[in-house]
Amino acid sequence: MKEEYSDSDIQVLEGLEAVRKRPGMYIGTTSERGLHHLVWEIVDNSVDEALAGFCDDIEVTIEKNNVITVKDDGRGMPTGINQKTGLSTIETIFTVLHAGGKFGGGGYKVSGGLHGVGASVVNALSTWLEVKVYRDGHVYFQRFENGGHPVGDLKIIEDCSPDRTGTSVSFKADPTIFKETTVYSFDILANRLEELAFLNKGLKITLTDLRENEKKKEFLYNGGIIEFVNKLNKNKTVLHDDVVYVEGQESGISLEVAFQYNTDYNSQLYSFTNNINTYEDIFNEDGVKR
Ligand code: 0R9
Repeated sequence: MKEEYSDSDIQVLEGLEAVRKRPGMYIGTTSERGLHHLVWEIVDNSVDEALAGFCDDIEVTIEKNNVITVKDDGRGMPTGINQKTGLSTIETIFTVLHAGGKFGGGGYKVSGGLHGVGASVVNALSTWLEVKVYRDGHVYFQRFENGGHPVGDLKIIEDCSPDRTGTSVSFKADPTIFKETTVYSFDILANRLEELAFLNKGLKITLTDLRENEKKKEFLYNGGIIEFVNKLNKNKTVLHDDVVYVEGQESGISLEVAFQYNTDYNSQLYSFTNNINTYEDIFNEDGVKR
């Protein structure tokens, strides 16, 4: 373990302290909504790995004491040293504010969230956080405590099959920050995770609750937004059997549209950009903003 703080250590801690001083600036609120925001920040990183084409399974677990674990089967975060910070890439991502965009994710992050700042913000607002990376036949591990302070360097704790790759992040939200509640809602998590599964066809997302009344939900929609429309129209009278579906790409932008008419007087219109619901930017069929 390190005994002295270098200049870069101090800059790191100042960054994390800034997040703890004004959490609202980073996650909007420290209410129940902000608490759940922590989960989305970590899940977004796994979804990015899925969007990059390397991950098709994300597991979210609410452990007994409201610890959250998010696990993906992607490539595993890179375990080397970051040239700019001199720290491992993993420690950089979890302790340097803005590191995601600057050091790791340029041109990579496309799902919603804090654009690469998420991992360090979650760490800063947690009592403890642990990251495990399965890569190159090893399991790498690092733990942080008291708002993001590393407890030792990134280290190999065991070997695994070279075929096994992925990242797992567990964290306990800090009750001195989240004064209203640190108890997660299964339904809030399930609703958003199902939405993410609809929006990312073929991506399996599992939610497991290990608190009292254990429960588990699995979301996998190979039909993507077509299955979303099927669900929206489930109890309606549809005017045609098949959902109309169009997909295309231009200038690096992918677009998917799905719709099916029903007999209702009012229409339901949803739009998403980079997995975020853009409900304030919806236009009517005639092009008028709602
Ligand atoms: C459980 C939550 N998952 C993650 O936080 C997560 C981040 C992540 C990732 C990469 C792969 N899987 C991930 N899961 C990755 C790997 C590689 C390149 N880019 C991304 C690679 O192998 O070359 N990373 C997201 C940011 C970073 N890794 C980086 F900045 F550290 F590189």
